[in-house]
Amino acid sequence: MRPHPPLGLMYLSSYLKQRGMTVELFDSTFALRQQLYDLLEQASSKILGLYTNLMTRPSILDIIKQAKKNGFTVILGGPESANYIKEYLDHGADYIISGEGEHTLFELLYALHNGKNICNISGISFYDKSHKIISNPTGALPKSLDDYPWPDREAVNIQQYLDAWQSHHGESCVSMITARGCPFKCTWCSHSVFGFTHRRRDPIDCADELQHIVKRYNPSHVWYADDVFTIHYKWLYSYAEALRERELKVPFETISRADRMTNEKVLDTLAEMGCYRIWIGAESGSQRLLDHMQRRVTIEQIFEATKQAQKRGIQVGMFLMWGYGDEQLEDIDETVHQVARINPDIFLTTVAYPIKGTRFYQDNEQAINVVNQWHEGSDRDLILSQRRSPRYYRFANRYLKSHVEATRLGHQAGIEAKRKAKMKAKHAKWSRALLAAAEDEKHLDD
Ligand code: B12
Ligand code: SF4
Repeated sequence: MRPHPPLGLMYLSSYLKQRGMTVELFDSTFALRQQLYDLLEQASSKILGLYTNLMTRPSILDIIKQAKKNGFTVILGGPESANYIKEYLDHGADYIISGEGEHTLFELLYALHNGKNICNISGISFYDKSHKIISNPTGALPKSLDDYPWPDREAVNIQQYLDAWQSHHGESCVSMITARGCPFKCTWCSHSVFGFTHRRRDPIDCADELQHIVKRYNPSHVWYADDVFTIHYKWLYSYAEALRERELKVPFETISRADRMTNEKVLDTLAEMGCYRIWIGAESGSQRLLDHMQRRVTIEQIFEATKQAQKRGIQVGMFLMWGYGDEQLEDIDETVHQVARINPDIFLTTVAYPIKGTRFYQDNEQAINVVNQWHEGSDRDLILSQRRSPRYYRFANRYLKSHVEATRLGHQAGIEAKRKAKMKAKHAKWSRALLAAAEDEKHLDD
């Protein structure tokens, strides 16, 4: 229950509207599938665009079926469909748009509406009349993002989001982005939309958008849904300056990389701007694995960034990944000990899975086992043969949690804290023993 509206669709909506097209945006976050199906029966326009990502496949396939029954032309976009062009076309999609959507979608809709030739539109894939897949490479991206209008928040019921936040967390949040694309090459990260490009918006325009958000929705905080918020120091300082001029200080949460946060001025700027929590993709405490992932970050940078942020009252959240590459028990030990030493305020773990199109997928293609049929699952069902059992990763989580808690309690004064620390340390030891005992359990044996 930390929902955010779909920024990609909202950007498309405002872009098309700016060019005189009529757009209806169906936001499925709080809606029932049947509401969409009812709409499909009543709608006068017969073109349906759908956002796809790693989690949406079975839903998208059902919706395509229903839309086709109602005579719709279906266009797919977003990070997932670009990776499975043939599969989605074979399941009834008419067109797939790869990459940034604004211009390509407009061109396609314009051509369809005016009976023009679509064959040369960059970034689209479709079956031609001879049942051959035509897949045009994506065109050059516009250099500047500043010609795009702000996302069409008016097309979505933002109040529902604010209410959901308020009732679950006693606070409310609105998201925005200040940049698109990330030039880093972490092997497991999907770059199917923006490639390895990186474009930033004008800081003045971003400050204007934030000011508008505050005036219109008055959220208690904002989330910058950028990939790496502090990637460009000069930009950050200009943005901070633009906020200062407007006397805007809205508490915010965002994501970055440790190596882009070791500069004291960056941390001072974040604190001054109102950052109360920053998430770092730490991924592992094993430098060997970090290097294998091409993270280009050192454990010491993660330590330094965390301490510098916490010193300024900024909470640090940490994402961690089990099961990457040939992870061994010693790598898990290393992660457990490093997380305890670094002591982030929150940490979340996941088990690595190869997303199609990534370097991680390519390097492991021979070792991938598919546990669900394509139409029933997602890339999360692509299991590497070296992946260990779910039990193994549950023990790893318990070991991590207990050891970190034991270390935290160990630093506290008082007999009670010491007693609890001892108990947690015992838990950690048992979990470590169970983990070691489960080492030979492979996922597919489970
Ligand atoms: C914000 C975010 C989230 C938020 C989503 C909030 C929300 N509702 O927006 C949260 C934290 C919930 C989240 C969760 C997850 N996310 Co996420 N997330 C992002 C992030 C950082 C930004 C998304 C965004 O707003 N982008 C900006 C807009 C402008 O870009 P866009 O959405 O891609 O839209 C453009 C194009 O795709 C295209 N387009 C989009 N829709 C359509 C539709 C049509 C018809 C057309 C023609 C074009 C088109 O045009 C748009 C404008 O140019 C992206 C990375 C990224 N930078 O994009 C990852 C990303 C989308 N997430 C990803 C993943 C893996 C996940 C999770 C599965 C993680 C997990 N293991 O749980 C979950 C899935 C949750 C779910 N149920 O869907 C992957 C998806 C990979 C893939 N191949 O599908 C990405 C790409 C990260 C990555 N680099 O690996 N995520
Ligand atoms: S994980 Fe983050 S830093 Fe690495 S490539 Fe993806 S977005 Fe960039």
